[in-house]
Amino acid sequence: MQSLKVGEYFQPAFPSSWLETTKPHNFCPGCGHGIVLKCLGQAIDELKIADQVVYGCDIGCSLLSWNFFNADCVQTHHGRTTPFIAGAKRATPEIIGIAYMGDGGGYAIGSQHLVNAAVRNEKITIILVNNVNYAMTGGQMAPTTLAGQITETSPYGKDVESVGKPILGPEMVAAISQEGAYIARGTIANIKQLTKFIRKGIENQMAGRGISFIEALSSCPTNWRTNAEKTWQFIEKDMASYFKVGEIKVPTAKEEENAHHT
Ligand SMILES: Cc1ncc(C[n+]2csc(CCOP(=O)(O)OP(=O)(O)O)c2C)c(N)n1
Ligand code: SF4
Repeated sequence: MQSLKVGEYFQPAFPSSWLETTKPHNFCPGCGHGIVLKCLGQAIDELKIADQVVYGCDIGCSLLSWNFFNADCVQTHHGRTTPFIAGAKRATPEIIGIAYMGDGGGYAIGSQHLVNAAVRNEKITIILVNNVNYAMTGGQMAPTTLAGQITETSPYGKDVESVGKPILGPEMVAAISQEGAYIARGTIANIKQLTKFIRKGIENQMAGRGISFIEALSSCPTNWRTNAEKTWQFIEKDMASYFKVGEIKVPTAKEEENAHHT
């Protein structure tokens, strides 16, 4: 089989120097993962920290990013990325540990890891992509699935009376986290703001203050079975009216003062 060189694959609409470091990705067209990862890459570049980053992705579509960054990378199963990155950070405090996962992995099977990391105030940055379904396995109901939403496993619409309301992850982490935590919810509909939240989360880790947790509202048009217009409508109206976008917990001036810089 003939293999494609990067320069042959792309029709460069961008500077040729990018060809040395850019590669095709495997996400579906319209997927939000690529946008969130772009924001993360932007924040890493702005902070000039690529050499220090240890990046962990999870099972689910997030794993397709395992070879995205010029950084040390690891992939684990269902939320285990959080304890892996926390362990790496404890063993080697000079790294900048970033754990990246989906809502199924982070809030369902792997939720205990998120809870424990928050309670222990692990000095890592967690980015959780909320696309309101288990995407990689074909669009099953997730803890974040909205009330009445039709998925493969809720064909009549999610019944919150029997399976509970959609989980408000950042609010939960804020409630159980310690001093110095930075917690926010961004959206792929506002990439400047999302990049800022991710950057502030990484800076919080660099200042040694506490855990940083950023949820990103994201798209999955393949499983939602939506066209471009309906996809954005769903993110900006349905999702954003339940999952409030903004900063949820920021370190106080005193906590900032007390922080030990790594
Ligand atoms: C222990 C375990 N149970 C189930 C699976 C099957 N599985 C793989 S990906 C996935 C869904 C992941 O969904 P999410 O975390 O929301 O990420 P997304 O694909 O939506 O980005 C599941 C259930 C698995 N790999 N391991
Ligand atoms: S299935 Fe959904 S989340 Fe996964 S790559 Fe496709 S659009 Fe993205």
